[in-house]
Amino acid sequence: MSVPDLPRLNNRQVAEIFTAIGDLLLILGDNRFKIIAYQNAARTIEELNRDINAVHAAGELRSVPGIGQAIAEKIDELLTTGTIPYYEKLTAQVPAGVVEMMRVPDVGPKTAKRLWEELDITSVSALRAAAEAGRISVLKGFGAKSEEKILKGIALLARRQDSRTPIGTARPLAEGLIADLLAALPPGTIQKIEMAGSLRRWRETIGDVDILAVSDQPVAVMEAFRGLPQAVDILDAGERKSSIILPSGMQADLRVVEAQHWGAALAYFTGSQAHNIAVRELAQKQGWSLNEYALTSDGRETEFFDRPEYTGIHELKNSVSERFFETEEELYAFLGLAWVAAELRENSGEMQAARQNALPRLIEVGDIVGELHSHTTFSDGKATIEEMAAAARAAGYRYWNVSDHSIGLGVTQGVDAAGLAVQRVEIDRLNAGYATDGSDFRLLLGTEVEILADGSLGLADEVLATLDVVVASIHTGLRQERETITERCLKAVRNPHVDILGHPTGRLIGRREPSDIDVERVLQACAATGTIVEINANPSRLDLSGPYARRAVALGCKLVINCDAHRPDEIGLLPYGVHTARRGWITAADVINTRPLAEMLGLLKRVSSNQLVSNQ
Ligand code: DGT
Ligand code: CA
Ligand code: CA
Ligand code: ZN
Repeated sequence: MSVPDLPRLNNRQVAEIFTAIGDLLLILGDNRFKIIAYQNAARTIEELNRDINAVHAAGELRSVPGIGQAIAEKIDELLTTGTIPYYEKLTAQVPAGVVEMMRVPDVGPKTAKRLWEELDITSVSALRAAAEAGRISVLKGFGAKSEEKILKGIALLARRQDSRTPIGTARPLAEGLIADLLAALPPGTIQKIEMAGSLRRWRETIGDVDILAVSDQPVAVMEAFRGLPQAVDILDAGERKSSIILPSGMQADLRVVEAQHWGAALAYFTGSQAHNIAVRELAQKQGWSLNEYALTSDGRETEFFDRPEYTGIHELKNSVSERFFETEEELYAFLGLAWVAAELRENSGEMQAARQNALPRLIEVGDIVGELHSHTTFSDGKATIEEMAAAARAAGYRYWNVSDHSIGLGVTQGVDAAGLAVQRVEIDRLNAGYATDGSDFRLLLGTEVEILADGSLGLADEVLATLDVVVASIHTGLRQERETITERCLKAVRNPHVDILGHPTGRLIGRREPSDIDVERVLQACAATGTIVEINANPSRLDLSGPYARRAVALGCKLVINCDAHRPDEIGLLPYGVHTARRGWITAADVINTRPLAEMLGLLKRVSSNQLVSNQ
């Protein structure tokens, strides 16, 4: 039914329109649930593993989870007519530039609306001009500092143009690609297949997907890859390398190599470029040049083949002067290096450590035995305590802390002392069903207490004292200036009832900059007070980041890795947290939720400080 000469929209473009509807509704101050529905639809479409046009043509829009009747109708309108009347109606009410202003970090819908209505600013360039001219500080609640921030935000926006995909979106797409490729070929066609590039290194954002495979039928593999339903465009169609464009607009490269080249090729295409350069320089010092297939002698160490007694055996010389490696381990070992985990390959000390065989034994997903930060329907979670507990137990966990938001967080309903008492009854009831010797599973009762604007907490100390584990986090006022937000956070860290500092910088990758908090000072305080620092595993947070986690441990902090799950399936996000930790050189010993329950509890500051008190 579609109009033949209508430009074909890819998933990302369709998603952008639904994001835009959400943004317009935000500025217009529409119903929150409606806004969330459009935002969710945008995310669903962006992450969809099939071309939205194909789903639409097959009449299967409604079978996509997250796409209801209203959204499906709008997608249909968009794909068949090229427009959505509802969207047109909204755009007529708000100048396009006002929506764009919301993209400037620190300018939310309310600010954009005020700038528009009170100062008649309707574009990012007008906003810049106004900020430069000091015309924004006349607005109530705005000052020279806000103007400075807006200017910084505009500069940041300009730099962000190269669109990278958060790993939480890219990885499932890459996994889907590999699974579909394997399914499209007779079993055994592909002997080895792995993600390479930034995906294998678990970078926070991904430029493009790199996949490497071994097969003796490269042409068949190439054809199958380019024939996948998610290949909406083909950029490169070689005999051993193809590049396709996925429905989201992201590029994916597949290379097929011979088994004997796997080690060198995987190392090369894993990168990072900086690591590769360091490895290549080391090889050069030893008389070899390194490319994506092999080490090739530069001739120095085979000089003896040129002596008269060896002339005529060039075949032997050639075979010796090229070295292939079936595994990365062999390549690294040949160069005198211990194998380096992909997450460490950023040229940040791993080469020296590999040479001295001093690389850390990095934490693994299986080391995590429980979690200390999670939500339920008591606040903004989507499942009950019982459902979350069942999922955690089924995942093999030994303990699980229920830490719903405290009161004081405006956007969600919070749990106060009375609510905690209700939760305690439920948790006791569920715990009674588990083996008592600790061999089974234990629910803990905690809170994610809000660190309020002045550094006080959303629950009284007497209430916090009754809980098993207290996480304290900042969700609002993230744009306070450095000194204020740092002091605010330090105050919470120094509270003897606060065990864990949750997602310390408050960033949302690609969407919200970290707060201006002085991370170094906060980490020092955590080390001094025994406050555990979180690596939040949600791929839109990954907070602390790998480098900050590394710094935290260097300063003497202990860490905890939590999914901050709001739904049972979010327990599956754990690998993002663990691999972020690995990027920070973290070992199991640095992370408290690798320990059995009793030992873990003993590492919390409430317990150690209670012991101090009772020992006196
Ligand atoms: P991305 O895609 O921006 O998230 O980051 P990567 O690391 O996946 O980069 P990509 O896809 O351009 O290339 C994949 C790997 O291939 C990269 O990590 C290292 C290697 N590589 C690519 N180009 C070069 C190069 O010019 N020199 C060296 N030494 N290595 C390269
Ligand atoms: Ca890449
Ligand atoms: Ca690439
Ligand atoms: Zn949380």
